[in-house]
Amino acid sequence: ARAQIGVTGLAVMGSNIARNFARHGHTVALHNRSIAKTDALIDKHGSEGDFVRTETIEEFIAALEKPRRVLIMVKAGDATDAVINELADAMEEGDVIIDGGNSLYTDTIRREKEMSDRGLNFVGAGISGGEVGALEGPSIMPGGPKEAYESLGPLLESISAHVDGTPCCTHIGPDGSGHFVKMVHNGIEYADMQLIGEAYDLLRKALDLPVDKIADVFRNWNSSDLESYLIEITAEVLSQTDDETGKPLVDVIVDAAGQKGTGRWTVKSALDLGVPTTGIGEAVFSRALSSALDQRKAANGLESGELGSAPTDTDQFIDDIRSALYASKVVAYAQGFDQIAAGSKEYDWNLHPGSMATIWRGGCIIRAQFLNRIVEAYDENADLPSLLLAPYFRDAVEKAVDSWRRVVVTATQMGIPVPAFASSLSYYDALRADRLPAALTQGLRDYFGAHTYQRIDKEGTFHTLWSEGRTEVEA
Ligand code: NBP
Repeated sequence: ARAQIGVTGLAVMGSNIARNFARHGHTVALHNRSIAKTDALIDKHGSEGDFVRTETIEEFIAALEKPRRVLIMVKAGDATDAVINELADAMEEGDVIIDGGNSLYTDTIRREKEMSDRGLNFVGAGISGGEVGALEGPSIMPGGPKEAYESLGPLLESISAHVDGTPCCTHIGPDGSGHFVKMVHNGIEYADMQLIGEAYDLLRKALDLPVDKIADVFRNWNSSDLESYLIEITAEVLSQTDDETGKPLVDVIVDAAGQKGTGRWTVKSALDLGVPTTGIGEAVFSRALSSALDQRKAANGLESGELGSAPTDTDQFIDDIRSALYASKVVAYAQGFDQIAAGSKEYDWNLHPGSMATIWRGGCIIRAQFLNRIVEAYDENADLPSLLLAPYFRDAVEKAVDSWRRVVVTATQMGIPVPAFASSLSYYDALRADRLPAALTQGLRDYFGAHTYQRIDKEGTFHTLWSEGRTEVEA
């Protein structure tokens, strides 16, 4: 037995991670349900490092040094359960099973419990960065027993991305916390992409800029505080011309956004936790609306009403859009971090938001300059009530707010949908408001359902006898 790590599930993600381990000098035992993928990997990339080819689970387990460490990279759901159980039957106390797939965090909580009952260490590791990240250095979010991380951590950290010498991998917390954090990361990715889409739509429809000019705008933004992987690749995608038609590729792609489900999970979890993760919610719903092609076709002729005119100062409006994008992005991240805090409280995970921001700086899809500012914000105050209240972000958003309002007003007057820009601005206005109409909601709830209310001027719980003289009684 000489392999430091085993990887089972050698589709695109698994084989790239196995190669990444091997390239870092680790001996990697390879296993896949069907041997074809194992052989393909060895044929093509066997020379990149030290691989051990195995066919059966028994051979695979026997190839590993103790405590054995196996990374599972198979399809999330039932396949993952099947593989975990097969491995657990062949493994011994103290061995470590790592699920690197996109598992739902509640499944990870359950699996961790089942495995720890059998004396095994189970680590649910969120891995972000797609197939290129898997090969060249992903962001890794491992959750599970701290003891397991002691021997596993250095291995995972060696293959993760690094920013300023710091690995984009750290022990997140117990059981499902790694997959939970990965889920919120994906949700933020949805929000980021929706905001970029709205900015693009405004540049196109409000300012009538040609697509190649819009690509230049994004390229410029990538040297501002918006610098990030997603802004960078937006310029790339917008610069692509379709060979067949000579049109910009973006004009021949069907405008129906797909989703694999992690955004939806984030919103479901936000609803359960009672956290207003509106930016991610708007993004998930916008994808759903875009995909309702029949309904959109049927509604295509609906009257717009009288529309406002386009902004006259193009450069000013481009800058306004940039500011609106930045401020809305701060809101989306603030909400995402609130959800992480709520999850941490609900499941007793004791998560450190600053470490999430640290490991998202490289490797993953939402990597951005911006995350350095988030790290600093939580370094300064680990108990920030909201990211919006960190001095740096507060200042940036307060400076952006005039632009933000102009963008939402102009978009609304011109009939251009900006659900995430508008909803983020409303969130900001609600958060900073003196009073909210929730007082009226409480009054209504008390009227029809005797749900009671609290008063601003004295302690206690009250109810108005609405149909009996409308006198107030203490409930
Ligand atoms: P897939 O999600 O397409 O899964 C294919 C692998 O699962 C193959 O190795 C297949 O074996 C194996 N498998 C299946 Br399907 N059912 C099995 C079963 N019952 N028992 C044993 N093995 C089974 O691969 P992927 O796209 O490489 O993703 C792997 C994981 O990483 C997933 O959980 C995914 O969500 C996650 N992830 C993907 C990305 C990405 O960018 N693609 C990013 C981050 C995370 P076979 O060869 O014998 O059919």
